Amino acid sequence: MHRGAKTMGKHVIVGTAGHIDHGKSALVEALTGTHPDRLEEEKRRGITIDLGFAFLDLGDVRLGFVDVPGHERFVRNMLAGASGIDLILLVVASDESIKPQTREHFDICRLLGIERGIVAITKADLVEPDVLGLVKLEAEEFVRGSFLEGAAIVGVSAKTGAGLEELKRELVQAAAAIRGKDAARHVRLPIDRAFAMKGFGTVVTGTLISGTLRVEDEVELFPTERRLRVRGLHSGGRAVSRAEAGQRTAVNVADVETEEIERGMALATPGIFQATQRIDARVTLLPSAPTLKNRARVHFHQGTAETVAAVNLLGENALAAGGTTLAQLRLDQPILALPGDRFILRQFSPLVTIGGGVVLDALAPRHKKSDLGAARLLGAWERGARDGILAALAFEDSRGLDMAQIIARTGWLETEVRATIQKLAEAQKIRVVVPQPPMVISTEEMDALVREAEREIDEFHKKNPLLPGIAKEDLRGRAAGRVKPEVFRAALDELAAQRKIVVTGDVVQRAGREIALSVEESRAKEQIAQEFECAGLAAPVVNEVLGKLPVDSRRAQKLLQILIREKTLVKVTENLVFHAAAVKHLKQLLAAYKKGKGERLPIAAFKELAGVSRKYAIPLLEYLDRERLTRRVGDERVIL
Ligand SMILES: Nc1nc2c(ncn2[C@@H]2O[C@H](COP(=O)(O)OP(=O)(O)OP(=O)(O)O)[C@@H](O)[C@H]2O)c(=O)[nH]1
Ligand SMILES: [Mg+2]
Repeated sequence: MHRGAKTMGKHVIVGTAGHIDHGKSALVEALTGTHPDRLEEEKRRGITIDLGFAFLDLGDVRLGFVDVPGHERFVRNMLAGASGIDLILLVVASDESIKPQTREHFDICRLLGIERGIVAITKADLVEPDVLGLVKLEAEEFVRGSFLEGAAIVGVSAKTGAGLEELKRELVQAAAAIRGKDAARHVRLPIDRAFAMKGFGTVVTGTLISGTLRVEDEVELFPTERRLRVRGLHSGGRAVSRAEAGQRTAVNVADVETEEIERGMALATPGIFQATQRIDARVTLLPSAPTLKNRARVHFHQGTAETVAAVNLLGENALAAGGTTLAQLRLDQPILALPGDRFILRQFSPLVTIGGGVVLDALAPRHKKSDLGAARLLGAWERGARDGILAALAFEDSRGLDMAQIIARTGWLETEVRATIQKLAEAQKIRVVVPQPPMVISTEEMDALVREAEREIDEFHKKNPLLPGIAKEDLRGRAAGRVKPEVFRAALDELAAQRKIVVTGDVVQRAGREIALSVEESRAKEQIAQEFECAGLAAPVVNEVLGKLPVDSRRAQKLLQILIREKTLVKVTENLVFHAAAVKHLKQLLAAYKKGKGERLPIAAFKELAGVSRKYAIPLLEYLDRERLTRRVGDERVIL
């Protein structure tokens, strides 16, 4: 490792929250030395409009600040910033106390599942100490029953610097308790900004919420699913060779114009995820929200993305204030989402936050009413245990699941998928139909498939007693049309291993089953063979031979087919059949003729040689042509 590349111990993203003008940006500046407002308009109007960023190293913790606007018109910008936050710095001005966006921002943080934070009572220099004490009490009351209950409440002044040291101490302490984002998982970076930088090209920024990015890595841009190359990385204001989950990260991407990227898109590990427009989720409404009707359209915010969603309540006609339910969300625009992602719902008019939820199935199927597989799966997603989820996925998908499908659906690492498969296979909940790369199917599905195949094989034997067995493709069409070919193959292997079937080439038959001919049938078969053998090349008329048999004509036909399949008889045309011995004899005659008289064979000579009439001579010669024993040249044959 080269000098200066010393990695920071821990990266924690701190997001501000609170009402307009309560001193969020001023506090970030007082803490970090960087004023987060960057836009000309922000400076002119003295308010924050869009997200701002700053950094502070405290001991071995690097805090990345995301400063959000308090104005109610810019809540959507606040939402884009709030998604990657580990720690909330809830700002309440001591001269105003709790105001509407204090509530809305705090609701959002709760719905996003943020687990830790600190309350800063700002502008302490503007009020008497007893007022400050009163506002602290109000803040304490305000967060009671939430994740911030018991959190530090610190009075500060950006102007005098009072309380800043205490606030820093509290930040370090809170940061120590943060679980930290996982650098070993798949890469995900929800983009909050894209801009052009002279000499570099396109740069995107965001909080790397998962995984590790390195220079020269390939990434996939969602939802466009385009592959891009990482040309350079910046974090905390300096060039780095790699960035880890939890860091504010600027990515210089090659192969793309700045205009082609916007906030809401995301970078991810290439080739494993799919953008989605249909999500199953648990949705929760705020106590302050109006009733949500089934199929209502709302604003949907997830990561830095924003789109419109129709909320299909599963099993309910309406969701009352404070209530929770399972729902399927249909998104107007595709996004990259994964199970466990949080989202926020806002009403159209008036534009207020009404609720939010957690993604259960990001690639949800359409639900039919009383869909057992879907209900199982949703239950498993909610419980969150990997083995339960994979078992339910396998049950829901009756075609067979492969590694790529499982990862796209779950976001798990390959090692996690393998471990889960092993656990479930040992518990006999799933069957591994291909070991490498793994493909699985639920045991229920495999058992049903095996039973179905057995039934079809038996049925076939019953309907076709004189045929040896069913062709594989026919069986697949009847019993296993829905499953992947690998699964069908595994089902046959399983039946064969249990010695229930025998597979010979393309034919599947019940084990121990011979073509069972009755004594009468065996005799009739023998009789056919004999008649043709005796006749030699002067073959008898097929229907006459069959007509003389003591079995019905359908059976007689089958017996003829068996003899042909056994190659006892040779079919020259539909109505002209010879015994194999006769054909063999004919070949010998041809060879002898060629030796004695040369290769040219006029039709008349052939008739004489074979001792057959013209009626037989032509089809026989055509047969010999097909068999490449002779070749037609004008009116003659050449013996090959
Ligand atoms: N006296 C005093 N004034 C403060 C303090 N903190 C902020 N201010 C002033 O309050 C006003 C608003 O501060 P900002 O930091 O812009 O407030 P904000 O919460 O970021 O506002 P928005 O981003 O627009 O929501 C500015 O004029 C600041 O100078 C403080 O501690 N003491
Ligand atoms: Mg501000």
